[in-house]
Amino acid sequence: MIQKKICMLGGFAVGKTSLVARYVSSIFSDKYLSTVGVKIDKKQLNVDGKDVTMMLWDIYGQDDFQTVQPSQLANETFSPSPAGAAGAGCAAGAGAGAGS
Ligand SMILES: Nc1nc2c(ncn2[C@@H]2O[C@H](COP(=O)(O)OP(=O)(O)OP(=O)(O)O)[C@@H](O)[C@H]2O)c(=O)[nH]1
Ligand SMILES: [Mg+2]
Repeated sequence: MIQKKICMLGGFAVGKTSLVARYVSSIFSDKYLSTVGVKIDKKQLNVDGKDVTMMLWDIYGQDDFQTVQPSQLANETFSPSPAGAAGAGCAAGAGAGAGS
């Protein structure tokens, strides 16, 4: 079993939550409800016969990445660190803006 943590980072209202909802639940809504804190979703899939579990961390919008709490980016499953290793095993995404 392969496990990956994906963190959605980006400014307000760029479409992070919408992207996750479309990917996980195949739904889209044009209502805007700003994310408070973090919302975690799980997506399981099979890639080349291997089970893959993706934990999608949809983090509240911020324009300055420096303000993201390191504990939210830390990969606690694979590289536990008392200091909370920022960015370990974490992919930043959500550069896509609204307006498709
Ligand atoms: N037309 C269009 N609208 C989109 C698209 N993606 C998101 N939106 C709209 O943009 C608005 C904001 O989307 P969210 O997914 O909530 O944005 P967010 O980045 O999660 O926002 P925060 O949680 O505040 O950081 C919503 O009204 C969505 O319906 C898109 O691809 N096309
Ligand atoms: Mg959101």
